[in-house]
Amino acid sequence: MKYSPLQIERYKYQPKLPTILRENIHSIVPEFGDSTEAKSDQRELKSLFPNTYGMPVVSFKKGSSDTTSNQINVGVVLSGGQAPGGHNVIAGIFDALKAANPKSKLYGFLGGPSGILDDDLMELTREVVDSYRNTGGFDIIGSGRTKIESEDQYARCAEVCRSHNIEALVVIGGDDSNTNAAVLAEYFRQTDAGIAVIGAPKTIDGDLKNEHIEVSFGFDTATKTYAELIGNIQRDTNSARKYWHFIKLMGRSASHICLECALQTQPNVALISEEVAEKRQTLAEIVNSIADTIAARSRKGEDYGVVLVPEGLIEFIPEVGSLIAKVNDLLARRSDEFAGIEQNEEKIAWTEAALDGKEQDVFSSLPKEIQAQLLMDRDPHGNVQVSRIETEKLLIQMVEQRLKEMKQEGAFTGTFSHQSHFFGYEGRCAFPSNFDADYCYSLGYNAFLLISSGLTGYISSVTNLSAPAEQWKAGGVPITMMMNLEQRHGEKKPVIKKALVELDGRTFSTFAAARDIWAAETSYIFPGAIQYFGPAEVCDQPTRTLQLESGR
Ligand code: FBP
Repeated sequence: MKYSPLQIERYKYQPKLPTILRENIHSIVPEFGDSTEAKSDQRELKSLFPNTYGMPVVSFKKGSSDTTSNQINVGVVLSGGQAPGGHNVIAGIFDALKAANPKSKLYGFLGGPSGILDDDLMELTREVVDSYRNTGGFDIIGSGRTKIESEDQYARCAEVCRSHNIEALVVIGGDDSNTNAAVLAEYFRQTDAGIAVIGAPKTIDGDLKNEHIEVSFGFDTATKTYAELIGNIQRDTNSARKYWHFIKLMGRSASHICLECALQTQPNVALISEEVAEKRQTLAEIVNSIADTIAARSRKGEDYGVVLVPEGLIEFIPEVGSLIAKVNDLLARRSDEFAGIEQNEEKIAWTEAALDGKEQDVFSSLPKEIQAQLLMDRDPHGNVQVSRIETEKLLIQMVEQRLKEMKQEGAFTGTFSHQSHFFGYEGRCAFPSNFDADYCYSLGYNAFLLISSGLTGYISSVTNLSAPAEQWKAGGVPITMMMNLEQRHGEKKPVIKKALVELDGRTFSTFAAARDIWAAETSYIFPGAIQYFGPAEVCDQPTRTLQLESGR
């Protein structure tokens, strides 16, 4: 294997831990707070999780522990989309586990949660872990989106773990995977399986957060990577002055990525899905507003600019959202019939005929390519795969049409040449920023301490993240306290509440106060590439979102 010079240097990087986690591992003990409550649906959650609901929040402090040195086998699984830093969570678990007892072993389940069901695992030795430290990707053991959700599957997980003497499982995943981790923890407690389950908050989307989880890992690196690319495009368009660039940015539901990138780069337009939903904007209104911005800049001789589009936008436009909900329902109810249709044209005609009312009108008004994309396979959670819907191209097509009309009305006299981009996969496996490298290593190290403290059903929590790493706090939060009940596939299910962009929060307000200026005047910022070596002001700064949310 050949390594790049950066990879060789990154292997040597020693992630920064919070001060408490730098103590001798046998001198770290949990301190328990008051018992916890979920924000809503407390009674139902208590009855669904009789063994793991109401547990206290935990923080680590100095003391003497007699349990950390016990020999133990731990399993780890990566779940869902890649996010920079996953390898360091594993390195953190490994280092803590070996520091506590060199005979303890870490096993990685291969290919995501299906690796547990298929009993497909490998021991993560020092040699393996060392060759992945501070690198991006999940390729150390792979990831997957298989859901573990039935009693049979839970029993199978227990059987497989027992066969390898695995007494604890760390699930590195997003809101759905951590929900599943909580359900599994409850099942293991109920059945006296003797296996603990601890979660770690992952997702570039940044929507797994609350008062105890300030950010999910990967968000920092992914947004900095996209912001670099957006800045480069802004400089290109500012040089050539001939294109409007429409850039779709990942983020399945929430627009945190788009909002953060907008704050880092100051584009001419950045759409925020949550605002579109709140204002009940139609597709036509969004298109008109972009076209007006283009026309206004054109009047100043500036026929160029940048528009950021969040990936999840399409589902948040109320009329398209109801259409997608209807199509989801239709494809679930008449799946056999739909599966028998081969050609896209016929699928579109079948759907058009099966819909009625407003949804039928909206579906019929969309270009053929978008209609076909709306009918593509759902993900294992039954969601439409928004990363495969070319919303940026849809907007370009509709804006072009609107500008033609405006030309006829004399409201636009310029030119509209365009380029489209989608930044998503480019950022998910980047070398983790120093922030993500440090945060992830701390999350993993901390996860082991939750295990050695005999806890289960907790998510690893490292907070005070806008301060330097030595001031970070380490502990754990019961996953059940982050849950509520939501309607899923016609049933009320306990799930971790997704954190969407808060329109009354400081991050959105900061953006909203500046965006009219960015639309009219070219105010681009060029963040440049992530820096790994150099002054802390350049290399260790957290995102604007984290800084604003923590009052800095
Ligand atoms: P997770 O929530 O699993 O972290 O994944 C998030 C994400 O990166 C979304 O931004 C994107 O819509 C989706 O994954 C793409 O999924 P896939 O990798 O299956 O194409």
